[in-house]
Amino acid sequence: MGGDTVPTFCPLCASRCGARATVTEGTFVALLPDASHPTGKAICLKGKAAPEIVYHPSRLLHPVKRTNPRDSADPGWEQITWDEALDTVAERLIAAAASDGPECVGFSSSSPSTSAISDAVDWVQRLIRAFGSPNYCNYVELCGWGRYLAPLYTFGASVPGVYLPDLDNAGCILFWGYNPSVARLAHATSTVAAVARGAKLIVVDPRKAGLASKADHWLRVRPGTDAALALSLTHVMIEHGWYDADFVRDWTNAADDVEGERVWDLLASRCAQFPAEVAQEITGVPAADIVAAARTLWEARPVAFYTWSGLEQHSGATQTIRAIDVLYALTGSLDVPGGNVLFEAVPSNPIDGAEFLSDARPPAVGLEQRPLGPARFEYVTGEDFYTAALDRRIKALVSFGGNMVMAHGDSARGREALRSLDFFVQADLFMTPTGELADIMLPVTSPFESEALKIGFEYSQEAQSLVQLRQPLVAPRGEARSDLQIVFDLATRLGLGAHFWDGDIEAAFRHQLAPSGITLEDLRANPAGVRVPLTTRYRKYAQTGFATPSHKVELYSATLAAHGYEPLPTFEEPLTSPRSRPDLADRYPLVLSCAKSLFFCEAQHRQVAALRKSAPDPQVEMHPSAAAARGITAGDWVTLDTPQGSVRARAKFNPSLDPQVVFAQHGWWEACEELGLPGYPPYGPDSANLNLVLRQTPSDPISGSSPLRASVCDVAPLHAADPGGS
Ligand SMILES: Nc1nc2c(c(=O)[nH]1)N[C@H]1C(S)=C(S)[C@@H](COP(=O)(O)OP(=O)(O)OC[C@H]3O[C@@H](n4cnc5c(=O)[nH]c(N)nc54)[C@H](O)[C@@H]3O)O[C@H]1N2
Ligand SMILES: Nc1nc2c(c(=O)[nH]1)N[C@H]1C(S)=C(S)[C@@H](COP(=O)(O)OP(=O)(O)OC[C@H]3O[C@@H](n4cnc5c(=O)[nH]c(N)nc54)[C@H](O)[C@@H]3O)O[C@H]1N2
Ligand code: SF4
Ligand SMILES: [Mo]
Repeated sequence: MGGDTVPTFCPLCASRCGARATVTEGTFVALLPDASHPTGKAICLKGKAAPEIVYHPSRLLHPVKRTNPRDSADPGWEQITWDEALDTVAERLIAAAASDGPECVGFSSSSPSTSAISDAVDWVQRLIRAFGSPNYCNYVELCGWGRYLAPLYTFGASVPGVYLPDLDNAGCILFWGYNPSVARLAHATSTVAAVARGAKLIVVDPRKAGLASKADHWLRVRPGTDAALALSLTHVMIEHGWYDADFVRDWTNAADDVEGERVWDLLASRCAQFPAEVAQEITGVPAADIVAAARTLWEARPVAFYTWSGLEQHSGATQTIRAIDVLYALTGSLDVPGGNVLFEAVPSNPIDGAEFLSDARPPAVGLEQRPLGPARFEYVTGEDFYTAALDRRIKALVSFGGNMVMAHGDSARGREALRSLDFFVQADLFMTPTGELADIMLPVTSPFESEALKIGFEYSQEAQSLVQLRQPLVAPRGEARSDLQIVFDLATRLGLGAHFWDGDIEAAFRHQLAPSGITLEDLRANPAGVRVPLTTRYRKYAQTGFATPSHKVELYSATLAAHGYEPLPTFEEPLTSPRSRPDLADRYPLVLSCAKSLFFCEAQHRQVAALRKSAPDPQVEMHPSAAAARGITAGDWVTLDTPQGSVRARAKFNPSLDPQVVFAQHGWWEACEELGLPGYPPYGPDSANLNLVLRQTPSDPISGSSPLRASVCDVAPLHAADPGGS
C-alpha cells in the first residue's frame, strides 16, 4: 500500500491502544497495532474502522444553527460561521449567568470511556469550573461512580479507577461486572497473558461473556444481587480466617467501637446473614462455588480486581460497591505488587481547574437530595439534570459530545427536558437524536485530525511512564475544530482568557508539561512518545494513612451513618426486579440487563459499514428455553416489553444465561446507508431504543444511579408489519 507510517494511539474508547497509522498521499488509510507501545498489543475492529469514521459522509463539516422551534420535526439547520457560532454561545452564556447565576448553565460531555473527549476532558472541566457552574453532567452515575467516587467512602481513594489492577503480577484476577474483551482490549490482552502464566481468574457475570470461558470460577449472578454475593464471600473468608489479619488490624477501622460493639463484630454478623446457601437462593450462584471462589481469593492472592458497568447501573449501586470494596480490603492486596496499585505518574501540572473550587460556589443540582452523591463533587446525574431543566433551575446547556437522550433512561423525558432549555449548544462529529434538539451544532474533528497530549497510559508502570503527543494524521475535514480549540476559543470569548493562556494551546501544554522536564519539541521529535524512568512505590498508606476521616480503610462508614445511610455494606433486592415487584411479575416475569457491543461504542458507529455488517440488527440475548416457551426461534424479531413500553430487537440464543434473564443492547437509532440497513426512531412505536423503556428511577439513594440492569420485562414475537426486519 505504501505511504507514511505514523506512531499514534487510538482514543476511541477507554483502552487507548498504541497504534501505527498509514497515511497515503494525505489520506488516512489504515490503523494497525503497535506492539512496542505499552497499550499496543492489539487494536479492535472499531480501531481498524477508524478511517471509515473519519471520512464518513455524514460527518458534520460546518457550524449550523436551528431556524425552527425545538419541537418541530425539521430543525431548519442553517450554516453559520465559527465567529457567529462562538459569539452567540458566549453572549447567551454571559447573559444567562448575569440573570440567574453561572449555575443556571449546565455543561455536559460524552464519557471519556466511549469517545476521544478524553483528549480534552480535563480542559472542559477547567472551563466549567472557571465559568463558575457546579453543574457538569457526564454519566458519572452510570459509568464512573463505582470506580472513582464511591470507593472514597471506603478507601479514601479511587480503587479500582485509579489504583488499577496490576495484572502483570497478580496471583488472582477478579473481574466483577466487567468484560474487557469487549470494553478494553489492553486489559484483555494482559489478562490472557496473566492466565497463561498461571494467574487465577474469577469472573462474576450473569453471562458467560469474554474471559468468563477462561475463568477458574465463573459466578453466574442474578443481575443486581451482587452485594449479597460479596457479603457471602466475605462471610466465608471471615469464617475460615481467609483474610489478611494484619492489614485488617493495622489499616482498617475493624477495632473501633460503635455503640459498644466492635466494627469487626458488626461486619461479621452482617455477613453472617448471607451464608453460602442463603446467597445461592438470592443470587443463583451455587453455594459450593461461593466457597471455592473465596478460597481462591485467599490462596491465590495478591488479588487484582476491576468492576465496571455491570455494577454501576442499579438501584443499589453504592452498597454493592461498598460490599466489594470491603471484601477487597480483607485480601490485603491494596497497593502491593500484583494487587491494585497506584502506579507512579509523570510529574505534571494539573489543569482541571481544581483551584477554582471553593465553598462559596453554589451547590450542584441534586446535592440536597443526595449529599454524598455525584453533586458533592460537582457532577450532576441525568435524572437530576432533566428535573432541573424541566423546573428551569438549569436554562442553558453546553455539551461536548454525548448523546444524552439515548444514553439515559427515560429518553422521552430527556427530550422534554432539552426542549425546555432556553439555549443548547452541542459539539459533535455527527448529528444525533440529542443534537437534533440543539440551537447550535459545532462540528468537531475526529482525534485523527487533531493533536493531543497524553501524560501516562495508566495500565502499568511502563504505560504510566509514557508521554505522547499525538499528531494530526490529516487536516480537519470541512471546518471541524477540536474540542480543545473550542474550549480555548470559547474561554477567551467568555472573558476567561487569563485562565486559558489567552487561547494559546501550546503555551497551555508547556505549562502542563513543565514539571516533567519534557518539552513539546522532545515530543514532536518522538511521535511514539518519550518514556520517563519511574519506580513504583507500594503500600504508600504506611506513610500517609488513608484519606478517610479515620485515616483507615472504613469497613464501617461513619460518614454514611451521619447521612442516614447504612454504614455497613448491605444488600437490597433490586427495586425493579420481579422479586421486588410481585405486582408486575406476572406480566413481566423476566429480568432485563444489558451489555456493550463488541462492534460499536455505546450509541455510536451504527452508520459505519465495516462495523454494522458484523452486527446489523439490535439484539436481545435469551435462553433457548425462555424463547421456546414464547414461540420464538433464533433470529426472530421480537418486542421487548417493560412497564414503560416496547422496543424491537432480534432474538439471539444464549444458553449460558439463566432462563429468567435476558440481555439487550442500548444505542440503536442510526441507519447505515451504505449497507441499506435501517435506523430506528428514538421514540415511538417502531423504536429500538432500550432507554425509551428503561427508567432513571427508582435510583440509588446515595448516588442516583439509574436501575438500567435489573428490570422486569417480557419478550414476545413481533407480529406487526416489520419495517426493521428482513
Ligand atoms: N466495544 C465497546 N467498548 C466499550 C464500550 C462500548 O460500547 N463498546 N463502552 C465503553 C464504556 S462507556 C464503558 S462504561 C465500558 C464498560 O465496560 P464493561 O463494564 O465491561 O461493559 P458491559 O459489557 O456493559 O458490562 C460488563 C459485564 O457486566 C455484565 N453484567 C450486566 N449486569 C450485571 C449485573 O447485574 N451484575 C454483574 N456482576 N454483571 C452484570 C454484563 O453481562 C457484561 O458482560 O466499556 C467501554 N468500552
Ligand atoms: N441502557 C443503557 N444505557 C447506558 C449504558 C448501558 O450500558 N445501558 N451505558 C452508559 C454509559 S457507561 C455511558 S458512558 C453512557 C455513554 O453515553 P455517551 O457519552 O453519550 O455515549 P455515546 O453514545 O458513545 O455518544 C457519544 C457522542 O459523542 C460524540 N463524540 C465522539 N467522539 C467525540 C469527540 O471526540 N468530541 C466530541 N465533542 N464528541 C464526540 C459521538 O459522535 C456521539 O454523538 O451511556 C450510558 N447509557
Ligand atoms: S479497543 Fe479499539 S476503539 Fe478502543 S482504543 Fe483500542 S483500537 Fe481504539
Ligand atoms: Mo461508560
